[in-house]
Amino acid sequence: MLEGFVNWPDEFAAKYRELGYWRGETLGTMLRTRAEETPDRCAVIDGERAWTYRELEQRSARLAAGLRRLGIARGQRVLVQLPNMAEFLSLCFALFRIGAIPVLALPAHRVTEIVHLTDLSESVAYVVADLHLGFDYRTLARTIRERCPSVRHVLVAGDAQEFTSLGELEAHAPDDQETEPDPSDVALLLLSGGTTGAPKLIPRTHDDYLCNIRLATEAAGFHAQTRYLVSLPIEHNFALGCPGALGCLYAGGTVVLCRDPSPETAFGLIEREAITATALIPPLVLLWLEAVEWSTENLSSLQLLQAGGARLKAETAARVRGTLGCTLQQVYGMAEGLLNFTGINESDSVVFETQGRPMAVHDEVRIVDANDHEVADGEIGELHVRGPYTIRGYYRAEAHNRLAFTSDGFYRSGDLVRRLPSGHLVVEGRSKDVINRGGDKVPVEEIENYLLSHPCIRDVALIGIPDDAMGERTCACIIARDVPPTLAELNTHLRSIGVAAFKLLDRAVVLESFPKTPLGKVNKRELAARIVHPPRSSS
Ligand code: OOB
Repeated sequence: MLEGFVNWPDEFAAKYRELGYWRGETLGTMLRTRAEETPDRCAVIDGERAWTYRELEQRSARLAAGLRRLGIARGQRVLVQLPNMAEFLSLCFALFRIGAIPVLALPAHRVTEIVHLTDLSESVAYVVADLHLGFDYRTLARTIRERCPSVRHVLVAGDAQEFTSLGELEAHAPDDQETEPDPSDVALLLLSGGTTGAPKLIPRTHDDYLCNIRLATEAAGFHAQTRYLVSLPIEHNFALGCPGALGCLYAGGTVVLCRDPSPETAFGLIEREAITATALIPPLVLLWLEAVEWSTENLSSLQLLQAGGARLKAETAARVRGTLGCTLQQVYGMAEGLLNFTGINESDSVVFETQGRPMAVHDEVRIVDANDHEVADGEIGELHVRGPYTIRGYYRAEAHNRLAFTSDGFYRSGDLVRRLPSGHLVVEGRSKDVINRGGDKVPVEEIENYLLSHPCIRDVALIGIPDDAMGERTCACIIARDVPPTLAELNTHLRSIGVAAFKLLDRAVVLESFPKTPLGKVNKRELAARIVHPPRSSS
């Protein structure tokens, strides 16, 4: 078993198998089965390239042989940072075949995040595209190779320059040395959006992630005619497995890859590829609703729009059917596991005003007060969860796991929710220190630490400010040493450290002091109230 992975206790594993949640299949065998059943059906479309199920399977078999020749073996980790492109799928299935473990970073991540994830996972290879949205990932790869001793290979989709190209690796004939992983092995490591401090890695096994995919596929009603547009980054759990690209393949449908989620790019693909379903975060739902007004594309094939990652406003939800002509499904999920969906045929009030119900009968959800006591239905409390596809611990994070999980194995989500008598959940807020910037999660402590390293800053508190489009935006409240830094200077500082662009500051305000709690901690609630409604000056 992978060192640093917290397994489910035996009695739970036995129960999940007995109840049919875990079926002893791997993600690799899932694709193989589809390729045997419907070899000529189209599996993936990326621009002008279209691969059948047979082709996707064969490409991943050849790539697996190439990776094996490089010495990449079962249980080793490989950091994958690719944009939405077909190679992401052939590579992941190649790794699943070998039993090597993809660590899924976002294309937006930069040197600080990649170094952290590579070191934490001791990845032996780093996989990037050559160029994407004007950024040259080979430059980043050079830094990573210098700074991360575990990285032995840099693999590039496209022009590899001094590195190895994925195309070259794929030239190998498939070998027979199958080293199939066990279904209970860790299949992939997802990135956590929801924790305080440095980003954590979330180990998902073949058994549990296939359960996740299968149940999500049922909840979203995917089938062999589904044509799913991957609008969000494919490394994100939502676009990957809820049901996402993998769910679409599980159902025998066609995955269409979209390089960026702007209406300019996505609408053309929806028309050209007769897309039936996609998933978006709330700010993109708003953008798409507005863009429909002036777009000329025919979007009538679209049947289902999933929205999740952050709270969707009821007014926005109510506009989806009239404007985009499709059904809305709210998805409240987390890379740690639990998924909640509103039903395809549920009433408008449920779909507009709730974030859905847990998808598995055996998802154990507790809503608790500050003393971990369950609250009555209708009252707000923190959601704790345990179940057949919810992790029991972050990867290599023993100390943090003691805080993030209860002694009986429930994940403390940090989300403040309310349960309606119907069982539907409404997300009301958050108790953990993360700013949800329209679905992108900004880890507060991490950014505060970077800001504290700026020479002009004596103290800093990062807070979320309510925003109509994004839900929240970031605001750094600063106590300056001498000359207060400007917003542009602070963002230049963050950029020079090398963080993802979505973590840059939206606003900075300079203060003389911070309001404190009785325990002497910064009172962020009070601080946010003061920024949103500044007290009138008495003069
Ligand atoms: C998804 O996953 P993560 O891991 O990036 O973030 C999880 C957190 C949740 O704990 C919650 O705070 C927030 O994002 N969240 C929502 C939400 N969906 C997620 N808050 C309000 N309303 C929603 N619908 O974001 C994710 C994973 C799978 C599917 C969908 C989203």
